[in-house]
Amino acid sequence: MAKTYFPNVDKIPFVGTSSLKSGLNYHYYNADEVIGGKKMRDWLRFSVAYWHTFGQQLNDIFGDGTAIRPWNGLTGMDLAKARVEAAFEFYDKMGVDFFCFHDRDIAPEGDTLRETNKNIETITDMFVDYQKQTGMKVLWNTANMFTNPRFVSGAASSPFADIFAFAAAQVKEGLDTAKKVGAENYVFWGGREGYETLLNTDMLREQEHLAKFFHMAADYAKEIGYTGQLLLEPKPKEPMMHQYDFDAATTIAFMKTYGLDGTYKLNLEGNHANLAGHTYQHEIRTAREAGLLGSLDANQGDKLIGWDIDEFPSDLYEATLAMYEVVENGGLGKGGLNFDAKPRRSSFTPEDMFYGHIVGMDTFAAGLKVATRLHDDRVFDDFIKDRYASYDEGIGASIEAGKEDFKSLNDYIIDKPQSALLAATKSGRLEELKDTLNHYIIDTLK
Ligand code: XLS
Ligand code: NI
Ligand code: NI
Repeated sequence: MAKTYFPNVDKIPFVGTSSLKSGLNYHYYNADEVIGGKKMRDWLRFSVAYWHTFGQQLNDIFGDGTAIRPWNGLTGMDLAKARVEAAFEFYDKMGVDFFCFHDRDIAPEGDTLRETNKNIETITDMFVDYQKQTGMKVLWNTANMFTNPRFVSGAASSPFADIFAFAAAQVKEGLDTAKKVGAENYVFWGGREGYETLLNTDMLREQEHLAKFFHMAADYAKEIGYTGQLLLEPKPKEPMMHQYDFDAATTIAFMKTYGLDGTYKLNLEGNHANLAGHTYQHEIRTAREAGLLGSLDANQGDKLIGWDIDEFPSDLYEATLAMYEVVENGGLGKGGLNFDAKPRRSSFTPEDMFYGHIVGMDTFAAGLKVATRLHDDRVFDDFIKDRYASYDEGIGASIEAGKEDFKSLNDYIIDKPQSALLAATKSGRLEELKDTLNHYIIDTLK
């Protein structure tokens, strides 16, 4: 690398827990350490989000950007190229293996899609060169179909057919890009696929268009021999009042309704889970049980704020339970943990870009360690198995085997006294389980 963009930061080393103070080092993430039969890097597959890390100026609706970045002052393709150089220096110093990007993060738009695509291809040529030199991989790429005013009323769900056509051509280029850079997944986040009011919206027609669009994308991927996993990323609101891919359950129902569950899986984000009124673990469990867990956007929200703040994850409890689902799933396959996260507006130096990823990576690495022990010791598994034991024999087994009906169950239960029914229930032991969970967290990380 000819020029240094981050002269104040060296390669981030693993130092273990000998010192309590944070710093430009990892306390828990030790890439090649084997946990539960796999290297940490292979469980976690950490990815840097291009848009937040190299695109964010940390502006909010009341104020301009505060971010001090080594590429500030550059514009157009000069800016785009400088960001690529800086990005690969950043990946190398962090020791991450993956990155993710939107088409519009990496290169500016021209007046026509043809001009825009040319810009993209110049930059992805650079990506491919750097990838050859460094071994960096793309976890996923995606299309930004929400920033430009043409997408004011959505992309594939836009009421306007030319916008649908534009979106199709944009994703066509996106899939070509995915193939070119070897992206392991291709993501569709809803963007503005939703509505503001039903007073002017044909909801059924919009959803049918959306489904048609996803089928066309899958067909095109097949046609060009792109073998990455296609993913849908649910989010309940923002930017639209109502987003069609509301949460995991809604998106799974949509996928099954329109026959997309064979070709698509889910990319789930912590902050989006909270906005939908769920925990991150709930969303991951829902996808896992449907066999549709694809990848994770690792970030966190704030209890006190009702929108997507994309904060770097630092909540050990939440990360532990998220990783518990990943461990129970046997890993994420082609998926990984993408930091769809940015430093706060008051953390504006280039070093804060590193600290943000460090806290995120250490949090999930710590979560992985705790989750592996919870899994190995069958802490929840055994409790849950026992809780449902009445379905393993007798009437319960007969219900599960489909041998009972309302009449037979009526005959079985009709004369049982209240005391016998109460004796058939057991405490859920929530407090005891939470106490145990705390002990596992404290003991594993000490
Ligand atoms: C926005 C989404 C977005 C997707 C990629 O809330 O999380 O960042 O991950 O388009
Ligand atoms: Ni996301
Ligand atoms: Ni988000």
